[in-house]
Amino acid sequence: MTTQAMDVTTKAGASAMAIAQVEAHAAHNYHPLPVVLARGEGAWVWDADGRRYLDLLAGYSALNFGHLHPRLVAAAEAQLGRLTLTSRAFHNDLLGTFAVEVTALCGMDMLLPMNTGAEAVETALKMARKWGYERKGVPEGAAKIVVMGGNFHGRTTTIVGFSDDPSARNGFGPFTPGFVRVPFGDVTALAEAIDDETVAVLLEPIQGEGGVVIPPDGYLRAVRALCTERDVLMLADEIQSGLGRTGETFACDHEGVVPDAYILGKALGGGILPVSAVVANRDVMGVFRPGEHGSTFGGNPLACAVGIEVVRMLRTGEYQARARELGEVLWDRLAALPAGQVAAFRARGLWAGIDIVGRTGRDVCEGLLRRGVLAKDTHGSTIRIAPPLVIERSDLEWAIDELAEELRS
Ligand code: IF1
Repeated sequence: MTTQAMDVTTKAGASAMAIAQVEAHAAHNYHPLPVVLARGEGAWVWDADGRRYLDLLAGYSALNFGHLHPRLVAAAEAQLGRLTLTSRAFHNDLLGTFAVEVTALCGMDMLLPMNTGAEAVETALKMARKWGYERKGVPEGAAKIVVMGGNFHGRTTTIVGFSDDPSARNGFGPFTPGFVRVPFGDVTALAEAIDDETVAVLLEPIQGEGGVVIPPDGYLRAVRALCTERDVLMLADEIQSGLGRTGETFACDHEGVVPDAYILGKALGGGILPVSAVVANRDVMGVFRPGEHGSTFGGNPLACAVGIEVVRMLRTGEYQARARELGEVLWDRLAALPAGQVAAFRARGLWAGIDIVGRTGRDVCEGLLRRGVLAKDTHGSTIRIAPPLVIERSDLEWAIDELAEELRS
C-alpha cells in the first residue's frame, strides 16, 4: 500500500472520499498533506469533517489578509452584481482606478494587469527584452537576463528553463535561451555576469521556495547600484515577499531600494481570485504597444474590484505594522525552539524558514497536521511559516508551541 493510500484509509468519511477522487482523477502534480479543507475564516480553516486547523501557509501568501476578509468579500460581492468580465477589447470602469491605486502604492506610474504570478514574470521578461532592444540598443535577439541560483518564479517553460531545481525543470526542455544564473547574494558574481547585452536582473528580494532565504545586508542596494551603473533593469519579483508579508509593503523597502519594476501577484487578489501585475515607470512600460502583450482575463472588473480594496487596506500601513510586531513574537518563539532539533532559522516579518535536524520537513508537517496546525515543507528539511497577517498573537504563540512539542516528540 502506498503512503497516499494509507492516508486515505485513515481519514474520516467526507475527507477520505474527496482525497480518493483527486487521487483517481486529478493529475498527480502535487503531494498534498492528507487534509481536505472546506471552510475558512481569518487564520483558521475547517476540514470536510469539521475539524479546525490554524493556517500557517496562507496560500503561499495569497491569503495575507486571511480567509474571507469581510472587506474583500464585500468588494467582490458588490462587483458580482454589476460586471465581472469585459476583455481588454473594451474599457471597463474599474481598471483606471486599479491602475491609479496600485501605481501609487508602488510610487511608479504604469501597470500591466495579468492573472497569475508566472504570467506577470513573463510580462516583465518581455518588457525587459523589448526595452533592451528599443531603448538600450542591444542587437535584436541578443538580450540577456541574469537570474539567481535557487530562484522560483513560476512554472511556464521559459521560467522553469532558468530554474536550478531539477524537479521543476527536468523533462520539460528544450528551454528558452537568453538567461544567465548567478549565486543569490553574491554581488561580485552578478557584476561579472552583466555585459553590454544584459537587459535585466530578475530576483526575489527574499527567496520563498528557496526556504525564506534573506540575502546579506546591503545586497539589494548593491544590485540597485549595479543595475543603475550598467543600464540594466532591476526586476523585483515581490509576488510572495510583497504586500505586507515582511513588515513593509515590499521586501525591497527593508533596504530602501526601488527596483525598475515590481512584479506582484498572490495577495493582490485578496485570496479570492488570481490577480497579478507588473508595475514600472513610463520610460520602461511604454515599450508595449497594442497587440504585443495581454490576456483575456487581465484587468477584469472583478479582479480590479478586489485589487483596489487590497491596496486600500495596505495604504494605512496597519497590516505591515502587524507583520512587523507579530514578526518579533514569531522570532522570539523560533529562537526558543529545542536547539538540538533546529539547525537554523531565518525570518523577516511574518515569514520564516526553519531547517529541521534528523527528520524531513514533510514528517514534521504531518505531525503538525495531527495537532491542528497547517504548514508546508520545502527542500527536504525546511518548514516555512507564513500565517495570514490577521492571525491573533495568542494563536501564533500556540502554533509555535505545538511546533516545539512536535520537534521534541
Ligand atoms: C506552486 C513554491 C511558494 C512565487 C514567486 C512567482 C510565482 C511564485 C516568488 C508564480 C509562486 C508558488 C506556486 C505554488 C507554490 C508556491 C511556492 F514553493 F513553489 F515556490 F510560494 F513558495 N514568483 N509560488 O513564489 O506564481 O504562477 O503560481 O501565481 O505549487 O507552484 P503563480
